Amino acid sequence: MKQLVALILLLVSVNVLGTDNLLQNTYLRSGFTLNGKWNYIVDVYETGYYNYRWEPHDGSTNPGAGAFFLNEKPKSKKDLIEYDFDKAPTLLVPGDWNSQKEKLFYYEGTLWYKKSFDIPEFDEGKRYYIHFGAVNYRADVYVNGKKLGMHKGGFTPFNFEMTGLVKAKGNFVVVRVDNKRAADEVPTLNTDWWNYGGITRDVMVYALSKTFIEDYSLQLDKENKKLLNGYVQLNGESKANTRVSLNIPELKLNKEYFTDEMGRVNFTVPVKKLSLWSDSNPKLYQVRFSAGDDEIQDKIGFRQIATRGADILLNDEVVFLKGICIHEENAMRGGRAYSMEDAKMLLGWAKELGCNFVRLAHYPHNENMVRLADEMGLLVWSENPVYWTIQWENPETYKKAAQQLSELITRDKNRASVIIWSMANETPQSDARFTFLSNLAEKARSLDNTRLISAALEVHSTVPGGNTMVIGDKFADVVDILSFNQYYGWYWGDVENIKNIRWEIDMDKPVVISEFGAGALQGYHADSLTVWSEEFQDLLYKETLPVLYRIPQISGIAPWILADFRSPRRVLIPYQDGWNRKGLISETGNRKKAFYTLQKFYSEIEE
Ligand code: GCB
Repeated sequence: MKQLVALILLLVSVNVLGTDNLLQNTYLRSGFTLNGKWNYIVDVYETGYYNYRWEPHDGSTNPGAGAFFLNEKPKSKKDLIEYDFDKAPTLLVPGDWNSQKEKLFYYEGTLWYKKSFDIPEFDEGKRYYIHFGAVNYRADVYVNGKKLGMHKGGFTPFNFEMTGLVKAKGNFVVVRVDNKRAADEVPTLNTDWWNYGGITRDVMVYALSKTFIEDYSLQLDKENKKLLNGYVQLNGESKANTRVSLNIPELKLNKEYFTDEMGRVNFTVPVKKLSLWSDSNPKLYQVRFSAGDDEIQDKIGFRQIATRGADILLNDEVVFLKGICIHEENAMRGGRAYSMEDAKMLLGWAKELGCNFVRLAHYPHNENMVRLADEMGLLVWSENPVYWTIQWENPETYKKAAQQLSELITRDKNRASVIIWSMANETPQSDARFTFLSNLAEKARSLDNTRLISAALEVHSTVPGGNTMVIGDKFADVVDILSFNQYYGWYWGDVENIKNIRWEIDMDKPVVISEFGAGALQGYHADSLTVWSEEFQDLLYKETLPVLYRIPQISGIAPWILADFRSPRRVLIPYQDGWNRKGLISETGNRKKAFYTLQKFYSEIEE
């Protein structure tokens, strides 16, 4: 018994179980930021984590030789401590390390971050949380020398409670970040994008009431436009039988509910006439939830999304997805995109193209992107980083994929812009992969049955070199939207033969092309059959777009890709030089010819 108690105490104290429940809508909560300069130590040999016998430091023995999380200082002139964060250089948070320091450009490994902080208006009666928008890939988080927990997954948020550990002044947070790629992780060893490491999104501290609103959802009913469905989940000592109110001033709606024993209440609210959110009317309502001392506000759009046969219906009306794929990168500044300014640039370019749809590839993008998409009326495809050759048979790998998917859905379930959860990209077929992806789809549907499920599948020709293309993937039966990537005219097939291609698709489901494209070095001009020229890329777009548009079930197109992006796979000098050149915009912000071709195509189908 004693041992059991000790084990439970240990689990609680170091939170080896992982992270705390995710806080909903931290984005609009008031808190204070830990963004800014953080000291860092590059730790290639993991000296800060393991002792010389390769056992993790527990912080008690010979700490001076390692255990960076203790952030120790010599107490006397005899004290030997072989690291000092305060003498170490700094990196900006948020931000990847690769684009900030030349010598970290190719670095994949462990790096320790440290930031000291005080808590303004410290209040013993509050509960304190530290929240990370994302850290790529593994984060071990310590506050004032104690481990809060560990999180894996480079593109989703997580938080830890640190009540009792923090005080008004002189706190420090240490984060060990490890972005080494590994075969059993998600994504895995091989991708076609830069593995930017670091604390890549905002870090915030929140002071919350003893009992607070941990999570909520509010969405338009799938069938009835006069009903909103939702729930509120409280966290804290008095979460049970507590009054929760919901207020939407513009609708003059004020409702009160009481939570159950678990601190939860589910509700259905009748509403009169709603102005529905759509790509042409991105209407958001101010929504306020309160419970006890806690209050949280959000801006939520209400819309329905469904399919009927081969159509996608937005609020019962057929919508065609004029899309573009986007990586989360600000090539002009260099590095991962994270800010609202970055989002404005990327989504502004998409709007300029005439898009009403963006495929946020190949992992969950930062919250600014979906928040801004909500405001701009852009429909969003949101993707789990299950890419290429994941370890389909490994149950631990499945857990990692499922965890990231559920963090994504938890974060974005109230965003009207998000209409599609994508399970994976270009994954090789096998029974194990089918089970893996089907389980993921089931999980997504159980967390959110209001959105559509898809995955970027592959196509192949019926005979080698033939003109008839088929999908032939049984995961096509599982998805709501049939999507595939195809590179006819680039990776295979002759660009001049594109006009003869036929896609044989016998399913009565909407087809959304999730990728096609060709590489072009902006400013390189040649005849249109010369690869890497803007003219070649342009020709491929001119040939491909009308052929895709003739697929009877076509409901959307998202070419690859908005802007050139960094990829270590792309080594050809002078055309690539570390960049995937399939962008319609170069890393210097210049539009290529094909940009205008796609823009014209979208404006013509609009008419
Ligand atoms: C694909 C992948 C994408 C690559 C792209 C390419 O099919 O989904 O991640 O970057 O092709 O450029 O080859």
